[in-house]
Parts: sequence; C-alpha cells; structure tokens
Amino acid sequence: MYWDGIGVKISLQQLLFCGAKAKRQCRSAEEVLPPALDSSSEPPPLFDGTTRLYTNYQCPYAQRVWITRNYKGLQDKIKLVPIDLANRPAWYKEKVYPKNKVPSLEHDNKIIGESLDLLRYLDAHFEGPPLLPDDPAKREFAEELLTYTDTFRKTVSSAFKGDVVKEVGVTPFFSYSFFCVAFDYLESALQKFEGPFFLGDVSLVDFAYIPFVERFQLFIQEVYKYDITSGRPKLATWIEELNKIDAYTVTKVDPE
Ligand SMILES: N[C@@H](CCC(=O)N[C@@H](CS)C(=O)NCC(=O)O)C(=O)O
Repeated sequence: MYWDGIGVKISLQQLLFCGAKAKRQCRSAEEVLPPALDSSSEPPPLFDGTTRLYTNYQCPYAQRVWITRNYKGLQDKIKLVPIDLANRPAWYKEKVYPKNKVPSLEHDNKIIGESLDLLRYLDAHFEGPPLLPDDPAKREFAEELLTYTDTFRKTVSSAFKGDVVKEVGVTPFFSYSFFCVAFDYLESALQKFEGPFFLGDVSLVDFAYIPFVERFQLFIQEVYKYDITSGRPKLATWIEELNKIDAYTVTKVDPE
C-alpha cells in the first residue's frame, strides 16, 4: 500500500488504473462520454458495421488508443464503449474479446486487441493526420521507442516494489535510480530530433507514453516528492506541449 498524501491509503495499481472517476464523467465539452457497461448491461448490436472501441476511462493502455482516435478526428467513426472492469459483462469475454481486457476494437467484422497494435491499426486504416512519419530514420526510432514502452513501465514500476511509504513526509530515495534510468531514457530520446515530440512532430510514440508518464508523474510527486521534470527540460516541454492538445487533455486521469 502507498500513501497518497491526502490521508487515504491507495495502491499504485489504484492510482494507475482507477483515478478520478468522478471527474471523468463530464470531461469533454464536445463529446458526451457514455457510461460504463457492467454485468447487468446488454451487449451492443455486435458486428452490425459500427466501429467500436471497447475501453475503460481509467486504463492507460486504452487511453493511448482513445487519444489517437481523438487526434485523428474519428469521434464520429469510432464509438466508445466503456467497460466496467470491476464488474465486467460476461458477453464481453464470450462474444467480443476472449482475452477479456481493454482496449479492443470492433472493426470490419473482427476484433483487434493490444494497444500498440491498435495505434498502428488506427493510423493505417482510418483517415486523419498520419501519426507515423515516412522518413526511415524516424520510423526506425519510432519502432525502438514503441518497443521500449513496456520496459519503461516495468522499470519505473519496479522502483515502487518493496518500498513502502509509512508516513506522510517521509521521502524514500531507495528506488531513485530506477526512476532516473527510465526518465533519463525519455530525456535523451527527446533530444534526437528537433521539435518538442519524440519524432519532432507529434506521433503515435507520444500517445503511447503519455498515459504512463501522466500517472507516474502524479504518483512520484505525491509519494516521493520528486519532480520527474526537474533537470529534464525536454521532458518538461514534452509534457507541456502534450497538454496543449485537446485530443489528449480530454482523456486525462486528472485534468487539473
Ligand atoms: N497488453 C495489453 C494490456 C491491456 C490491459 O492490461 N488492460 C487492463 C486494464 S488497464 C485490463 O483489461 N485488465 C483486465 C484483466 O486483466 O483482466 C494492451 O496493451 O492492450
């Protein structure tokens, strides 16, 4: 268990996946977000030609795909179908996605899963601004960075394991080096091309990382009193620039 700094004990898992439910309900001025379907909900009319993104508003993997869908302007083409993961409808596993996870996409009479595959799929199969450049060097770097996302997540998460904050005000530096390895990697990756984003211009790579960086930043600041952007000017600018993009801000765990 970890201390959240406001008098409530929460686990990292809760922070990563279940933050700010109430705020989420009324997030987007342009798009009314549908309520989550649970075990008492009927399934949508499956495979009727509608493209559906099965999602969860607190899930960082689903958030990647949600941002991409918004950025490409696909709000009318891809319907959000949020799933209550704590009380999942049986039909989701039985009729939609046997892995029983989110995100998944219903498109062209098939179901596709895995968030990183879905980012590429949306970019390749739908209109809207392309989110992977043609330049081979950038393309190669995109692959490297996309492959590293899971290592990044695991490296930062491993810093929290076995480290318990017992009292507010205690700032453990036990796992500091783990943070540094992961965030220094991002800082140096952001130096490779000119521009505030990983490939210069905004791309799928930015959308793949930001849901995790957003959550880690909040958690590390609260618990470890450590600002991940301190001494990392590129990372600071990257976060600032992403926060100017509505497609992202409407999906944020904590909009403030
Ligand atoms: N590798 C998957 C991970 C997806 C994932 O773990 N989603 C979580 C929610 S954040 C989930 O559906 N968990 C339900 C479960 O594991 O039963 C992806 O990238 O899409």
